[in-house]
Amino acid sequence: MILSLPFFFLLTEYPRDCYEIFKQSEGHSKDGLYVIQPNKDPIAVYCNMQDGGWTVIQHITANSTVDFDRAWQDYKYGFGSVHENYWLGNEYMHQLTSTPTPYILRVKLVNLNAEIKWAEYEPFQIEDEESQYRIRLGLYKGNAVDALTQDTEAYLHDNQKFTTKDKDNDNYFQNCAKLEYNGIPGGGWWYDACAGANLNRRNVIYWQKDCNKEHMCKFAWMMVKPTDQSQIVSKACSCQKDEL
Ligand SMILES: [Ca+2]
Repeated sequence: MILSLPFFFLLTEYPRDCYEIFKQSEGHSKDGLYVIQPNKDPIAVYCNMQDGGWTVIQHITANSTVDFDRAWQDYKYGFGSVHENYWLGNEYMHQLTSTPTPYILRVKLVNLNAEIKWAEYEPFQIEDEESQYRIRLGLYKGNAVDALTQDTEAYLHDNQKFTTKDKDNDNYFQNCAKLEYNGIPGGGWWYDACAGANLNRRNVIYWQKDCNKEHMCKFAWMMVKPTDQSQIVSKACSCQKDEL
């Protein structure tokens, strides 16, 4: 979500993501709204600091009033409210994840019994608009199903382009974003033909067996942070010791 700020604000350099704020505060910053600047545009985001400085790129509450049935331009620049449910914007996801330091994607799911499941993909990158904001996912870990890089439902989301109701980039003979589920269209997503997971389906958040109409989930988040360079350095040092 781009901010409408007075001109002098644009001369200020903001941190590039929530993790930078988290590190600068030595872990003391609180969850909430922050301004970051992944590239040129300062943008408002929600930072999850409790879990270690994650930049929230998507948040949905089942049956929320925020409409996820949106066109390409809305998904490009984001919509909703950073205090509640929102999509940060494919363009900003691209800017955030296109750096020499790889990014990690974390998906957090909460069901009606308040049980938390999570899935992480490392690395995670969203390509540019010319590539239709294609998703690139690396190694999985977590206690949720790997619903994005495993095709256990015959649909594979990794490497798919983004599809919205006005831009059909999916592998189905119709447009997956327009297909209705209990009267609600699927919304924009990295569809195959169509989905083993879709966190933008407003009435029934979908993540294979973890979130569906039999096992309803109340909340979902998608958040990112860079892989920690200090950890990479320390790993490299221990490798050298092993060789000696
Ligand atoms: Ca299609």
